[in-house]
Amino acid sequence: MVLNLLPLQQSYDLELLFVDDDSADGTADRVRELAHRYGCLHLIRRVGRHGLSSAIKEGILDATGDVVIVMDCDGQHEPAAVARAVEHLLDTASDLVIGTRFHPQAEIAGLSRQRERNSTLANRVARFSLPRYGNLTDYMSGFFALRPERCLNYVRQVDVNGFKFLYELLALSRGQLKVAEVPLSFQPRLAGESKLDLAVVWDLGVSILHTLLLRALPRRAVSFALVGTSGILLHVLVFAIMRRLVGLSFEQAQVLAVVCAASSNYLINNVLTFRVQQLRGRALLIGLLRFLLVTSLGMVANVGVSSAFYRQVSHQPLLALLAGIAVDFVWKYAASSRFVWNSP
Ligand SMILES: Nc1nc2c(ncn2[C@@H]2O[C@H](COP(=O)(O)OP(=O)(O)OP(=O)(O)O)[C@@H](O)[C@H]2O)c(=O)[nH]1
Ligand SMILES: [Mg+2]
Repeated sequence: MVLNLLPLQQSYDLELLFVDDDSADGTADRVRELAHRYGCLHLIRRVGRHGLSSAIKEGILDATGDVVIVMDCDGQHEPAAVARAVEHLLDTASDLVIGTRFHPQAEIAGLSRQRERNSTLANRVARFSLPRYGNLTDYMSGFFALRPERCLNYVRQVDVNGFKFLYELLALSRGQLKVAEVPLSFQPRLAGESKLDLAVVWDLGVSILHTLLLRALPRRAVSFALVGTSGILLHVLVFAIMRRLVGLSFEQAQVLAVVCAASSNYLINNVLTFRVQQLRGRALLIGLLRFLLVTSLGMVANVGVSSAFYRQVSHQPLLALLAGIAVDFVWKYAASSRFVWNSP
């Protein structure tokens, strides 16, 4: 970690917050050491909590300045962009200034060709889902400057299970923020490993779908529903294989298909929907048993509600089935959040 704060300290009353999730690479020790030299340095050390969105949220909420800058710690955001973003924020009286990697004057040495193509596609979909911010070029940037007095209300609402904080902030603010951009010179990472994986891509897809559904459901419920859809496909597949290829009876094939689909839903939700609360080792097994219990109660509720609906409300079988599925979904989502992943 190389720090040269002098140029910035000459112009601004600086406060630097590092949000470290108890990482094993000695970050906390290094920050503590540097804090003796620079009084403006502060360490937020979190034990048992992690996740990029919650780290950013906590950092912004704890910052005391009139302007807050969020930037990555892997060296990909050049320090010179800090002054550029702050000046632009003040000059244009904006609420939020994004450091963009996709401006004609930006440099993207830190992105491979493939990553650039993927990000361009993701940006297009994001733009489609946020028409009120249709003039922006980078919805997924990890570098931005904001005015807390204008943004704090939205920052508080950001779902900490996500990774792409900026997209969530834009979506939550529904066009209420004055947003500008400055070009970034995006560098290759200096050290450490990338956190970008399938779960991050999934998270972005869920965020965009959530926004397209007018954010009527909780973001996590959208992810839970998508995983549930994959479970239905697996259910049908396992049932067909067991009946046709293995020759099991209807009941045997059905029981096996239900258990396979529920277990698959559980495992996928554990790494995607409840990534932050992810269960491991023995807790993973106990969680599976709890999830199967929650699922079986959901099935009982499903049959009970759809039958009662069919008898007492409407003789439309489709409506009755949907009523059962809706109750089953709400129960499964709420109960497993609470009793399996301990996350209300
Ligand atoms: N405190 C904290 N920081 C995180 C967490 N996940 C990621 N970060 C930081 O967030 C920044 C962005 O993460 P990266 O993995 O570099 O993601 P990226 O820049 O989109 O992907 P690359 O281009 O592959 O580097 C880095 O500075 C990470 O250290 C987390 O769980 N907790
Ligand atoms: Mg990075």
